[in-house]
Amino acid sequence: MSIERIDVNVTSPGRNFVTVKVTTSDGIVGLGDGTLNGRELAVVSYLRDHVAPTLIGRDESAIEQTWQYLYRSPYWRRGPVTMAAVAAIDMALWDIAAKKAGEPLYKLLGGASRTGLLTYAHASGTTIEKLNEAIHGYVEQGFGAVRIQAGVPGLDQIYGVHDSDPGGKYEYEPAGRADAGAAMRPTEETWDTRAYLRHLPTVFAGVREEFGPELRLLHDGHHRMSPIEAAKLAKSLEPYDPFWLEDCTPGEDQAVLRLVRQHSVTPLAIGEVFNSVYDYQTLITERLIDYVRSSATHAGGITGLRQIMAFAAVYGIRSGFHGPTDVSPVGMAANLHLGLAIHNFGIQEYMPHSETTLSVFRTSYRFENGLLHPGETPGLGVELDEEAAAAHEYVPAYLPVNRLRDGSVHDW
Ligand code: KDG
Ligand code: MG
Repeated sequence: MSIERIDVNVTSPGRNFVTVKVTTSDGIVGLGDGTLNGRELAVVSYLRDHVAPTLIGRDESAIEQTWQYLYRSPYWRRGPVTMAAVAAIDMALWDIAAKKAGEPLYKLLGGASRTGLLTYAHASGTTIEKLNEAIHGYVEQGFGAVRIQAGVPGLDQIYGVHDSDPGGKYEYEPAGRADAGAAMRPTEETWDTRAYLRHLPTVFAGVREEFGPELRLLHDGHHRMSPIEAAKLAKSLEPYDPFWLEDCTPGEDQAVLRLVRQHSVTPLAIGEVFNSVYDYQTLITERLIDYVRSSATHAGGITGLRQIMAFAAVYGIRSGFHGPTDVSPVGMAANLHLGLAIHNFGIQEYMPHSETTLSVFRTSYRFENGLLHPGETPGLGVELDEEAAAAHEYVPAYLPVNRLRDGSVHDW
């Protein structure tokens, strides 16, 4: 059997998604996620113009060979656009393989290593009181881990900080959207690292006081600190026993994590913007991180992420796969199947998709008693309702821009 058709679906049920649909000559359909927040159409062109025509007629079961063909043969390797496109095809081929076997994908990846996946929710609040209300909502739903983000006095708007619904059901979409057909520019936010570094330990103190020592608390620094600022923050959070500090510095310069490690035992997580095992080489071999933050969508699919996790396993480093709303339900399912199978799973991020998104993507994964499970449907367990998808046309949408008080562009 062989690959007969490759279609690229773009839909915007609340936010933009890019989904590849591979159809085989015997009529099996596989889905893959190639969504790259704010750069979606670049991946669409890469797939439609450069990838799809080269794959028609190939053996759909040659997953590793197809991955290597897409990775090595174009000469231009890696990068977020390329690796999201590779990811989409790779997931679709795994989906087909598992559907043909009549098994949920995790069974082809070695079977379940656990009963379910420890999961963290996003709690945020403009004040510590609002944040605590939000956390109560998530704890009541069964979450044993929460990412906590809070407003900083003197800063109007911070990426990822909103007043979450106290019932813990609040959905937010970080990318700002244009009206259909209109052009748009990203929104702008102002940032002050000194104010943040002073304030964050008080947020952790306020949450620990309310919830005690057991609840796992995570925090995302969103690349905004210099190495010495990151070291200072990691050290100042130690008394509150954080589960991890994520993206404390921009990801490009791996060596700076040495400085953070020298000063602190706060566990570190990084990698949501990385896209290959090579991005992790120094971080893993020098044990500069504790958790890998990549998702299957941005790291070359199940094949790419599995490579990273096999390498990480040798060094005792665990997974903390990226699971925001811009990883589609298809990408989320890929993360869950791999997470269930690998031995060095750590924790899974879960930002539930909106009802609108879930009316287009029908999922089989479930959240119960604090654990996510990919479900038992053959394949990835996600279906795309193309008619429903067609009702939501693409709209330009961008993540915000971050500036310091003097107007200079800052990391975020
Ligand atoms: O597209 C960017 C988002 O996925 C990212 O900002 C979310 O930092 C994030 C997280 O940890 O989920
Ligand atoms: Mg993050």
